[in-house]
Amino acid sequence: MSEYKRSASSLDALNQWVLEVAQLAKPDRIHWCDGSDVENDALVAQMLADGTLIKLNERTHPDSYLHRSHPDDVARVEHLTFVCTSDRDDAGPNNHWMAPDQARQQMKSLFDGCMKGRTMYVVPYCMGPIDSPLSRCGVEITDSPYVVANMRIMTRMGAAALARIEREGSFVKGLHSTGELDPDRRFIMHFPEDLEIQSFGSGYGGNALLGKKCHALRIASHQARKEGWLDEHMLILGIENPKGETHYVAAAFPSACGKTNLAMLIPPEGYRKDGWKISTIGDDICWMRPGKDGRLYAINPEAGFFGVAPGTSEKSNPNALASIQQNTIFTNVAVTDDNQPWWEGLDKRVPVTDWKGNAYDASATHPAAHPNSRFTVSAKECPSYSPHAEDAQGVPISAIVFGGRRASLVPLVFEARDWTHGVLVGAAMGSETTAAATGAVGVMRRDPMAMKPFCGYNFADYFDHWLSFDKPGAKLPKIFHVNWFRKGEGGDFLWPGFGDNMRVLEWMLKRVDGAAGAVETPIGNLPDPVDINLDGVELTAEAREKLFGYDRAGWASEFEHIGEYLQEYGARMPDALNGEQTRITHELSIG
Ligand code: GTP
Ligand code: SPV
Ligand code: MN
Repeated sequence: MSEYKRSASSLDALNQWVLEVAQLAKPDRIHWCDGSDVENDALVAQMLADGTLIKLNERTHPDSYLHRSHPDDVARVEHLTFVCTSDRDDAGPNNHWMAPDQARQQMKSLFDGCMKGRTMYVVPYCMGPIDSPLSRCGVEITDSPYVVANMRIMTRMGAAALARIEREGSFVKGLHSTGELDPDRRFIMHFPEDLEIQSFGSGYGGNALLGKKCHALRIASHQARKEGWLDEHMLILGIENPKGETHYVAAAFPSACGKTNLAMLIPPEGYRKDGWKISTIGDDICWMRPGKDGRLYAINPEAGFFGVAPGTSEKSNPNALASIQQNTIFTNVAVTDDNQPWWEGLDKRVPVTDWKGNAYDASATHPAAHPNSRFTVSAKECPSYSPHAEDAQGVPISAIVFGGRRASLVPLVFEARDWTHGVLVGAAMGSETTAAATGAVGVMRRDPMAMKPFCGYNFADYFDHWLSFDKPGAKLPKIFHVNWFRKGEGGDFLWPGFGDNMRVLEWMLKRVDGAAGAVETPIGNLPDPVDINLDGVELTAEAREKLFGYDRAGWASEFEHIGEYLQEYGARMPDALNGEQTRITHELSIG
């Protein structure tokens, strides 16, 4: 690996690779993307002509388009996603593994001639502000103009990225073809030792926009470990208090578990009157590294949002809704009679066409929009987007939050007692699966730090890497765990969520400042309801008990499962985490 060696011949290396790929894939044409408006206009015109995009209502949604995926290609495919390290144990039990030679062989036969009759696009991109030392570049070769249009929104794509690649002499190589969209000929392969990605047979989101999950999470996780930083599936938001001080918080929730919503939160009215303000740095990925002062500084490597449409409304997420009124690509949403995009939870209208393009009416029994339908939009369209998202040095993080979708057991919020405990809290995260990946929905699984599908190496080593940040001079953020999804006996959510999550954020920041109380328990420090501002929130007695209480017997059983989970990693699991699990299990047993 020569990723940070300066090399005058970096563009030669790129040209050479493009040539090799062209010889294999045999496209009719090669187009080097410069990211310009002219280029984008031409691509959009071409996609409108061949039906890849459908124009939406120009009056209500100017410059916005609908794309319908193949019905078998609507989510990430974790069972077809591989990490190909030379040593199987480096990928760990948390990844599917294939030997690099075998994977390359298999992919070579799939890519052979796959671009005949197609244009091959060469897409240089930068993950992170173009002038930030924390940013990293890549080049995606793809035969999908839809991917090009999305990459242009999601990354700093084009000429400036190419110039940085030339300057730096390093880039991640991503090769993508939609192939025939055949689920039986679909693979997402990662070669972290060579900084390479090969993706075949899907045109969807995380499978195909290689800058996102493949590069900025799986490949970058290796770079982060080697270079001493953290690469996370986290949103980043700024919270300005009435005194004008801003704290930044990073939060890891699994796919479709609330990152976009928390990142764009609008505080309840009382908070707004008092002067609280929220700003959005990022909604999905966070790269952070220790600064000279010992604090962790974070950037959002992305430039746009690929957000979940269902559930997005004027009530739940007004900032997201405002962002997607123009210049947006919608994927797999439904359409109203006047050609506006629509999804479940938006409003009371009934669409006339479902996500597959079939007629739809009120008697239908299936959702009109796909549950994993998405919008792609530039972060600049978001009213709460922070100017500090462009800061080259990143923003200092005061608190890290972990959270999952847990109908039972897990209270609204608790605080880890120290960094090691916090790492265990992250490692022990569980969450019910969602439509963001193919497979069953609503099944509880361990999803450590929301990175189960995204950590490109052995989780045991990843936890060890996290633990290594606790060293002399470090000024680490406090770590918390939240659960917005606790349900009551009747099956309803007990916590109002969305804007009201501000109340929980305020408690966290007070804890950071040493200004709020908490009750110490074996699982961590819980707020007493009096510690949290609940003005204007009506909670039933059941809600209070379940959101703020802790069920010792339930947690004792949870910790047994956590212990079993950690054991799956064998001797590689850091002693400190096993020790922490043993300590808490013991405390739970004595009351
Ligand atoms: P990815 O983009 O897949 O990584 O997901 P994400 O974590 O950004 O998820 P997102 O914010 O888009 O939320 C997914 C779903 O959770 C949406 O349907 C939201 O309406 C719902 N949701 C978000 N926040 C809350 C909350 O506080 N309470 C409840 N009940 N639902 C929420
Ligand atoms: C997720 O699934 O966590 C996403 C969407 O953010 S995708 O880009 O498809 O991975
Ligand atoms: Mn995500």
